[in-house]
Amino acid sequence: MSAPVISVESLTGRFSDQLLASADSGGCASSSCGSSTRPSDVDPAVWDKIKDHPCFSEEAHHYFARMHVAVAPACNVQCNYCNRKYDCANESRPGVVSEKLTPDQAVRKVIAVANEVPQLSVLGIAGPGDACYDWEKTKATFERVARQIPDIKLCVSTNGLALPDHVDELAEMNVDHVTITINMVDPEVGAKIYPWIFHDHRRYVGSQAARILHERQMLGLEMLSARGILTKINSVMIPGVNDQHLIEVNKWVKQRGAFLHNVMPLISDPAHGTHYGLTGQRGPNAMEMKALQDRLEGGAKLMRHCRQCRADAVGLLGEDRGQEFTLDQIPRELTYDASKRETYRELVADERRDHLAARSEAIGMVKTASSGKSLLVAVATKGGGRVNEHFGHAKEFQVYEASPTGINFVGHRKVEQYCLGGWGENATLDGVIAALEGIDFVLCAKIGNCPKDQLADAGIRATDAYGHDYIETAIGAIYAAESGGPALTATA
Ligand code: CLF
Ligand code: SF4
Repeated sequence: MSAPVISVESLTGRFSDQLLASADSGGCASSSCGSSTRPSDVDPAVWDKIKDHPCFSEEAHHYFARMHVAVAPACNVQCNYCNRKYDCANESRPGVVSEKLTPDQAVRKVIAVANEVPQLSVLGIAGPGDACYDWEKTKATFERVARQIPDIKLCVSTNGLALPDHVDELAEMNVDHVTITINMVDPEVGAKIYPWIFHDHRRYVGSQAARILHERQMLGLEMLSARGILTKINSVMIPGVNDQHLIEVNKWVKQRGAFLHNVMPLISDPAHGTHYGLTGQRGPNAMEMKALQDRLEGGAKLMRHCRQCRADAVGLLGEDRGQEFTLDQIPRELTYDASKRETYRELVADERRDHLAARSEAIGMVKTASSGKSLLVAVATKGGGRVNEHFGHAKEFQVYEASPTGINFVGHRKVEQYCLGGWGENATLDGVIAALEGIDFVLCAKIGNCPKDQLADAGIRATDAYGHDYIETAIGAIYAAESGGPALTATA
């Protein structure tokens, strides 16, 4: 196929070097042009729904972005990890106030973002508040957006209490993706998480409240599954409260057709003013999270790439461009222009096919290396599935595990940016190294000798030798070298 004349660099300003090169060459980047990127174990109808959804497909999150609009602030539940003065901790990082919008303001903002962010594929409503309880605003926003931008996916997140009342309307509006936050299936556990709920014009407390919430959550999940709507279950891992119990939650939601289970760490800080924050309830550390996720393997399929986004997040997961699109910066009159998003989709389709082929090759090589080793590799990336971020510019590292089972994404580690204005701060580097506990290798596009040596002192090897390679290709090469075999050649 011929490549569009427009450059991806001008479209995205991000992971574009390789895409741009393929566009400029006028040829297809893929050796398997025309083939599908659908994994063989995914049903075609399901693939159609998830292939551009950054949360429902780990592979898609390298290429596609979501945005949230905070239009539904009322809530019918109190969670001990939430202070509604801030964001909804179901789906967002507490501690940062969101811009609350009317449905009309939200539509303006979605058009502004869709015109400028070519990766945008999903609009979500994810707090603060509950999208199903504050239903009229959710519905008005979705209906107006669907009329103006019919190719954007609509996604909703809820605590589940009011969900059964709106499943039919969600289906009528073609909402294909719903997230329910389910932290317990035992009301006694629930009573430690939810001090009260408001249901059927009444306030309930204690285990009675948790029982009603649990029953409504299960009913809502079953109703969604029966209608073919894909569900993701978010669970907040609260050490000493529900951490072991989440194994039971995973079984229940799997039996009721949940598509994904996303276990997220409790974020608890006294400054957020939440009950847990003020009473010293701690969240889990990265290794505790991983240990629980590993125990859940084999149950409902796990999502491991969640970034606990803000309720007004804009951009690829892990980046937040929300501040570029505050209402005061958006013109009153706007016309939707699909051109950037259409061009991006054409280019990215080729890139994804090429990436898939490279990924399969690397995974095959790791599987046959027969060393029995397991390596944890932290990758600095700006997106596109490539090792393309400088060590000092990274605000997070994506973590992969290479083992005889292949190469699997296992999570991410947030860090403070080490290098600002061309200088690295030693104190910041100490924090980065602490955040990389347990990591064997760091892969990045560039790293200086000073941080490299300090990482080595902490037992972490870092290299920029695979800069701009696909992540799996780079990991495969390292794994092969560690196993004493030949390394894959770089493809960038
Ligand atoms: Fe938003 Fe949630 Fe839809 Fe995604 S986020 S409403 S499903 S479009 Fe995604 Fe963000 Fe995690 Fe949520 S990374 S917090 S899982
Ligand atoms: Fe807060 Fe969301 Fe819980 Fe409501 S459902 S209390 S907004 S975390």
